[in-house]
Amino acid sequence: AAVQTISSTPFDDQQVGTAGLRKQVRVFQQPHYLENFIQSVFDTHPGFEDSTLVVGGDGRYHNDVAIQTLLAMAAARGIARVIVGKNGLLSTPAASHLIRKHDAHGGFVLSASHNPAGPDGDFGIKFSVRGGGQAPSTLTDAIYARSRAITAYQRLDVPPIDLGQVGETRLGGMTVQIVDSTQDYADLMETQFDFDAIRSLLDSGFQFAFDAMHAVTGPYARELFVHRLGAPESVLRNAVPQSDFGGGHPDPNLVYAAELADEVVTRQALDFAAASDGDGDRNMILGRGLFVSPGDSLAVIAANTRCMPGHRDGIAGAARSMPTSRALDAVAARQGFEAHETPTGWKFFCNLLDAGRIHVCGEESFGTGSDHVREKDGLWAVLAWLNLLASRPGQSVADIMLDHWSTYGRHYYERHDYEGLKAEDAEAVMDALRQQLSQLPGQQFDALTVTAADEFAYVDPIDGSQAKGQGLRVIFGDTARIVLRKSGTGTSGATLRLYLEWLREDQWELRLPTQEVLTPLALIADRLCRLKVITGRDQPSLVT
Ligand code: VG1
Ligand code: CO
Repeated sequence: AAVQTISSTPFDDQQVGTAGLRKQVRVFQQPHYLENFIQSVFDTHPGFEDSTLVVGGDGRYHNDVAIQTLLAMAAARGIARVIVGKNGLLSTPAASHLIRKHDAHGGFVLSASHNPAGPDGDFGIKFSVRGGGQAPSTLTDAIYARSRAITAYQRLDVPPIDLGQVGETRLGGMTVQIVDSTQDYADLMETQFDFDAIRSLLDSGFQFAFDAMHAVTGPYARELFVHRLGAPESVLRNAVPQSDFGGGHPDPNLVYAAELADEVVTRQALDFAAASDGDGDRNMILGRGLFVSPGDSLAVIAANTRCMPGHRDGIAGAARSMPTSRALDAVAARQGFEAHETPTGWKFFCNLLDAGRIHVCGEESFGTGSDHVREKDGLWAVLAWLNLLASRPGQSVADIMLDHWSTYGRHYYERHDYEGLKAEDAEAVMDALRQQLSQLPGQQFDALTVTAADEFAYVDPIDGSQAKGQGLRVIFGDTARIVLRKSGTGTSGATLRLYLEWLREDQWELRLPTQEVLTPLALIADRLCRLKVITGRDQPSLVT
């Protein structure tokens, strides 16, 4: 087959956000749009010749088309081998694992994560580098610059190939290896957790369910829970990946996984349940009668790694993104491991993980993970909880949480999202708070005194790289915090995220309704940033 050189003109919007390039499907369907981006990656990131590339996606609408484009371009690029998930499916953490396992030079994950799919939904592409982490900002900036100057791309003139058969085929000079990544992924999980203990727990009458939200984790969950841990098929919900995610919003939280939440939290029908997002990197943890806030889940896992074979010797350190609750810091302080605070987005954890400085990390946005891969990992978190429950016979999720809060205090936490705002309104709200930051320290609001207020900036302790403008924070000592930042994953309008956190330590304060604790803080936040006045919204679009 012949290499075709196709001339093209640049698009000016191919700067990646918090996690890859994410746009409406119809943007990706424009002629040359995806091709320009892929070519910009190839042009910017040398070393692909004679190397391996990993490719897969969350199965959403346009996944198959995009993968065939990628393969034809990879073949023209002279890449020796491409490893593709069967049927084009790879969860984000499974892709990270494959990149590491095969020492691939990089990988593409086609996903818009928890955003809805279908012709009117979203699509996305994330590029990962050797080691399995998402491209750092220095690289994505270079890709962006290249995308604004590109004049042509190359592809091999070949018909689409069948992605349904495991095995090897040739595409020009390139080998295409189609793999069933569920085996590799489950093997990795067996090295991290005590499967015998979890098997006994699941066999003891423990009632459990996992909701894949019609997205990519279904086949992985079946391999783990049914085939390897002996649970009945009925523990799986919505476990067949669909290109439109069943018309839903594959975001595991109390609003979008409402049915499961109702069953477990309200009706208290199960001991434990969990859900994952579109590309399998997020998790929601529910116990009979309660929702475990992601920041709490991270803290509990970090406090209890010694029961998990992958971290039997404890951890050197842990990290959280800046807006994530400081529940983790309380554990680090008492147990004596390093705690790091990074900007939002998993790529900021990767240097710390590579250097062995941290072993566990997480974000408030339902992301938790460890050094086993370089992405957050939904099923890893679910197995971590099952391992923990198995190590404490007779204790419920609620018992474990109460025990944790009694020791470390409880960081009540909420995130308020204001979606679909006008860009200038979102900016005006940020400005309203930004302008006051320097005058805030020392000021008193109700019982709280501001001890610090700033715009978060980060210097990576490993390579010295800097990230500025990572969100505004108003800190009231160790007691409370207000954080405000603009989302970097939306595809229309602007989204503001307001994060509220309040620590309560007295025994009687450990089981209050979250909203009751945080409402005064929300009022203070609104006084400071005048969000309601500026945007005309009297409530958030979503509270998680
Ligand atoms: C959001 C979350 C962030 C997460 C990112 C990607 O980003 O807040 O914590 O890392 O999504 O997650 P933002 O910029 O919209 O707040 V995923 O599951 O989309 O790969
Ligand atoms: Co995701």
